[in-house]
Amino acid sequence: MHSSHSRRTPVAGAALATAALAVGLLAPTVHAAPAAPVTPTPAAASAPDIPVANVKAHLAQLQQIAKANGGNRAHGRSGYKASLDYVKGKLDAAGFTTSVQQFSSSGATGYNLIADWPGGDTSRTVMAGAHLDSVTAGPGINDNGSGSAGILETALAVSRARLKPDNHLRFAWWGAEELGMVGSRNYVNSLSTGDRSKISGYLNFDMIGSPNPGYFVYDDDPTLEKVFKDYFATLSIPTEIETEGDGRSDHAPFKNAGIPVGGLFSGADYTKTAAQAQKWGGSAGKEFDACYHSSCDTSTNIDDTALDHNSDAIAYALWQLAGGTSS
Ligand code: DTR
Ligand code: CA
Ligand code: ZN
Ligand code: ZN
Repeated sequence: MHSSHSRRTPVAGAALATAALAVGLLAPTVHAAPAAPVTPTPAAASAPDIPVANVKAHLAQLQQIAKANGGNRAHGRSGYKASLDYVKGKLDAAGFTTSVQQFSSSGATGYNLIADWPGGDTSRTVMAGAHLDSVTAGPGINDNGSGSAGILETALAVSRARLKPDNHLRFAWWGAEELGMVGSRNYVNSLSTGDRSKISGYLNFDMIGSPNPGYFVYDDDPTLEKVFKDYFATLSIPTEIETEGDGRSDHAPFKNAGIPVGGLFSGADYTKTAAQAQKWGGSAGKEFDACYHSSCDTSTNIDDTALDHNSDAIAYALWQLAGGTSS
């Protein structure tokens, strides 16, 4: 059927078109809504570099705190609570939800600091922890200011990146580890069975800046071990499995509760072998940390390269395990 091509008045034209539509001659030209601009699904966020200068600045603060509080940051002493207040202040300012858990041990009050990054599925909570207390002999900058500062700066990097994790992120600073993992055990024991099952993994960082460093990875859980080994492979740094520490730090209560654990360790009072010095540098025949549990565990008792690599490894692992995106 030909349609008249005469000059149609609009009305007539419209009538014609309507009639034609009615008999199904003109397929309705559906004007599709303009396609929404394609927003590329953001790739899973990749971890930022952790500035080692920032980590060292936290260590300088902890050193200063020890100096101002009788020379240590031990459980039950003023230097411990001052350390906790420092870390808490940074986290509160960065948007974390913090809580302080009290417990008593050896006749003194102890404190754990828990910091949750808002967002993510809390039934799949990824935890990173470090003990914040020192021995009474000294300021405990490597043991364990290093782990405490490494996870603090990583937490601050999460905030700077405004990470929107798929899985919930929780950070913890433990009290009274040196008395036998008292704070971390108190925390795990305070969890209901349900809450325990929501922790998909706990990563422990106790001594990550030893002056004669080794690169040890906890081998308790294959997945958590692999995340760290993958990172060090990108640096072409060989790692060894951490064997001396079973049960000797804050991952033990989590492991005993059936929670997958992992972590990093740069060595304590064992001696670095010639083979280890060959692959990692440093001094064979010397302890990884000759100031372990001594008054000389000060700000100078740190290898900056190990502290840097391990802090970056913490960030890599958390970004991998958290999933999600960052703005
Ligand atoms: N017990 C820890 C230091 C320590 C010694 N060996 C390991 C192995 C893994 C982690 C920690 C440690 C302390 O003195 O705090
Ligand atoms: Ca770095
Ligand atoms: Zn110690
Ligand atoms: Zn320690």
